[in-house]
Amino acid sequence: MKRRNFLHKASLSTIGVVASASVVACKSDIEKNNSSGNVNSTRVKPIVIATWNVPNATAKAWEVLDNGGISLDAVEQGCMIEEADVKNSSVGKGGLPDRDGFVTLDACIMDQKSNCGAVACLQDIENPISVARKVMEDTPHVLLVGEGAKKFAIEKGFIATNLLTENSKRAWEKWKEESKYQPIINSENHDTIGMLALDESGNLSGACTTSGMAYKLHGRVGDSPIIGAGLFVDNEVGAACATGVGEAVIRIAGSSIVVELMRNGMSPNDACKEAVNRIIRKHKDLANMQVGFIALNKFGEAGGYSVYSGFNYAQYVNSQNNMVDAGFDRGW
Ligand code: SD4
Repeated sequence: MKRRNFLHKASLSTIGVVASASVVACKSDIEKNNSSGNVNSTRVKPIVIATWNVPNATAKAWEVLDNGGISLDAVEQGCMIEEADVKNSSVGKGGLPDRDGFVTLDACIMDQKSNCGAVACLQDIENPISVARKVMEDTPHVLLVGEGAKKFAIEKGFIATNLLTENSKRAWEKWKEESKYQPIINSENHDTIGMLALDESGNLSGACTTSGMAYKLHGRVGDSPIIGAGLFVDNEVGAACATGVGEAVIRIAGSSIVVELMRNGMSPNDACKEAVNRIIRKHKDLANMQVGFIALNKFGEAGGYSVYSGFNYAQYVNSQNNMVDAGFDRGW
């Protein structure tokens, strides 16, 4: 309770200067955005976007939004679809293990009040995104890791289960023949899901969940559970999330930068492009350094951009589920 009040006060005081500008813009956009033509309505056209080819996840999130649900429930339930999909070797059950054969999961979630929760290096729990939400809602903390995160999950009623599928085990055993850590995001590791949603009340939330880079060192944590890196939401402005080589995203505080660029007037697309350009400028060796950002602003406008070609995102809006090819800086 105390924590929520603190967050509320903090957000009001630190964003006060930009708040009035964005509220004006938001109001006109809500009017523009409303297909009913009722300019006095404060209903916003809901939208959900998610990294990579995850139409089942956006469909689930859309179902929540379309039934008048809140964006926080939409992103959690959308992400859970991928966590449960054993064919997705980058998320939840079926995720590829680290170099020692352990599936370790990273996830975070953030709502319109800047409440956030995360877990990192969590083992044996199928829905890390829901554990992250419990961290957000039931503790005074933001991030729990490793054994502590698992203990917390079990205390909260999550069931421990083996996440290493036969397929992932076989892939790991094959990888061990050479034991070379060489992630290539467009052909492996590429279905980390970052999801952003705007509900009909105009509130933004985001979530991100992954098993991280395949065959990483045991204990390695990427950008995906780091608020400001793999995900950031500022309900006054917009939201962003990232996929790709997490170390590169963390180095530029990627998702918070995208939101900050939108605050300063950039479109979601341009903001993602500028963040990608920062990564390009800061890395001499860009070999296999794929990073992609997607962003959604308060007006329901979406965009995405990546270092290399091949990055796309799922977008559900106007009752239509589409794939969008993101812009990119270079081909492979
Ligand atoms: C990580 N960013 O652990 C994640 C990996 C990823 O699609 O996005 N894969 O660094």
